[in-house]
Amino acid sequence: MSKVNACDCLMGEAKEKCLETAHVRAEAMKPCPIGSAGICCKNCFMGPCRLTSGKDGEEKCGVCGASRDAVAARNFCRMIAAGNSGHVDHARDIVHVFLAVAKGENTDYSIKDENKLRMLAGVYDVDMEGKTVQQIAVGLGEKVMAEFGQQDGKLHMVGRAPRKRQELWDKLGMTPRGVDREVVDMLHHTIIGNDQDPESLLLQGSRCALSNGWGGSMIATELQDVMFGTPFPRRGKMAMGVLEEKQVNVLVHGHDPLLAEMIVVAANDPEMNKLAKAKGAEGINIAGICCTANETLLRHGVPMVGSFSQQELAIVTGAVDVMAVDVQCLMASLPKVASCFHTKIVTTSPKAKIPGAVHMELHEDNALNCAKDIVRLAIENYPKRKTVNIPKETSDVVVGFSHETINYMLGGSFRSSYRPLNDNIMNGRILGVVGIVGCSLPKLEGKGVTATLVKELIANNVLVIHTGCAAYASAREDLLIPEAALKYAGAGLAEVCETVGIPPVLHSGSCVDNSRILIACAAMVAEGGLGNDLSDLPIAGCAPEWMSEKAIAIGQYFVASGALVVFGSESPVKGAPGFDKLLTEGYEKLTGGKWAFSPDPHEMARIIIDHIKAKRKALGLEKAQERVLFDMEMRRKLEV
Ligand code: SF4
Ligand code: MSK
Repeated sequence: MSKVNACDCLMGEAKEKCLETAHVRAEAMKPCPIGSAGICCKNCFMGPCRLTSGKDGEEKCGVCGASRDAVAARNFCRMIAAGNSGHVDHARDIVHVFLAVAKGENTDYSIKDENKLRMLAGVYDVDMEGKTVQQIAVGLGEKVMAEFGQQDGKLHMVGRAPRKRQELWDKLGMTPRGVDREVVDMLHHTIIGNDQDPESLLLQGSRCALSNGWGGSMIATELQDVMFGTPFPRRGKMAMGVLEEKQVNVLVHGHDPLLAEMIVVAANDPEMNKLAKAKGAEGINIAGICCTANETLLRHGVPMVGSFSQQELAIVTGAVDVMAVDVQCLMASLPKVASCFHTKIVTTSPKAKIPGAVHMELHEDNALNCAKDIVRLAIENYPKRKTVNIPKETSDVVVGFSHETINYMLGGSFRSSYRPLNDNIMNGRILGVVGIVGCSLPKLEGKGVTATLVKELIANNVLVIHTGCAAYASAREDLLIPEAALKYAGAGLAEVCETVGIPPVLHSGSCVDNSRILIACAAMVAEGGLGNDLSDLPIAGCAPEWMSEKAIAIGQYFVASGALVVFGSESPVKGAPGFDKLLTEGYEKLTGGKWAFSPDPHEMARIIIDHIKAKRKALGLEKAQERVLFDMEMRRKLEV
């Protein structure tokens, strides 16, 4: 049975038990055509205003007079603000704990990467002269925390972007001033009777998104590395088969690693293991879902059961004793599905409570005790299991490609640098680099959209970097192992991968870790030979199965940074031709970046490869290979 069919099998089992999962709900749901075209406004109670065409075909406007383009721009920018809030609030929680650790007020966590601490202290101009590690950490934590409420100036991390890009942001008024400020400013732009100019709205949307990519998300990623360790390449396993029939299974799910880090510690506690054995289990198995899984897989080798789309199916195995969730991407249906099994759903954040779940709140000063209580609950629940059906299949993966690792792997221990990567792009062995990021969609389960795109890109010598749930789609197709280079990659990329010993598809983390890709791109510019700005690079970003507002925020910070970003859907603003054109064409004239939309993976690949080739041409690297055109036979081979 393939790993994809394993999910089919669980969906079948859910159906037999008359259990409704997201896959069934997605089939039944007929999205509102006006809302999905971006032209429904409910920003005040004179509406909601549905801006369909009038009888004579004339464009309707809202009661307040708002045009379709203004409404679509406001809706799009509100998605950016909402997406930002998830990432930057996650970052704030991390900084809180980091400061408590630095001040010695929290001993559950510690500082694991002193090198990164010092590097960041340099970015934030922290005085390190004669200071202890703890003092440097306090200095850094206080400066970072101050940026959340900062009103003017610019975020320190912005200084890591190429100088030319920073100057452009200054010129356009897009330089982010404060992490929280830009979200509030964005929402203010969009309330009734305020900004009606799509270009003005998108400029603030860009500033807001940049305060995430080069602010909140980057802060979260970097401080998590300092506290929990910077990922390095390691072997791991993914797919449902990582659940253990004879062990207590605790699943961690969400985004913020503060809980999962402590669950890993609690599960290794000898007392806990003794208790598990007393209940008849052979041990305690921790596994993950979504981005919490990505965090713990990269840092501890904790296996990943599945992505967003599989969270309910994991429960259907009957083998999950506790699913402990933190924040974001948690389906409200989890307790209902769990009620058919013995599984306990445990919420731990006051920001993400779910009716029907057990709430065990994680405070920074009780983190380990809370984690132990959760593991104890799972152990006590283990004997209550009913029928267990765990699909056997697992995927081997090699993960942990942080920006530092890519630097080291491609540059070697004596001269860590991006020079070899740049050289291989310049000599044409690698055509370009693409970040394939974002979610997984229940309605696309088993259709292989993401894996098809990835295979077509690597066949064309494009190095792929993953974050988020997209990585799971590649793992199921065995693309996250070095052997995948020989099987699927073009000759140039395969040669580089074989020489260095890396897969053609590099897994670099969770959704907040898209900031690693920004840093890697800035390092490529700094290395030289590929232009002076991020918009000169032969790169692109893509979210083939996006669904979250966070994805829009991420997409916009890449576009504002100068990249092409392709989303795997029809345009979410297709009902507003003027704003749609601004996103897909006009904005490029301002920032060098632009959006594109297509639900077809082959079309996504075409858009990306054409863009990369155009960038190569502009750089004078015309010697590039011809694109491998996928005929029907090759497409059939890709079918999954
Ligand atoms: Fe309608 Fe304008 Fe109110 Fe939106 S803000 S609901 S377009 S009246
Ligand atoms: S978890 S935001 S479904 S990537 Fe980050 Fe996955 Fe998308 Fe959630």
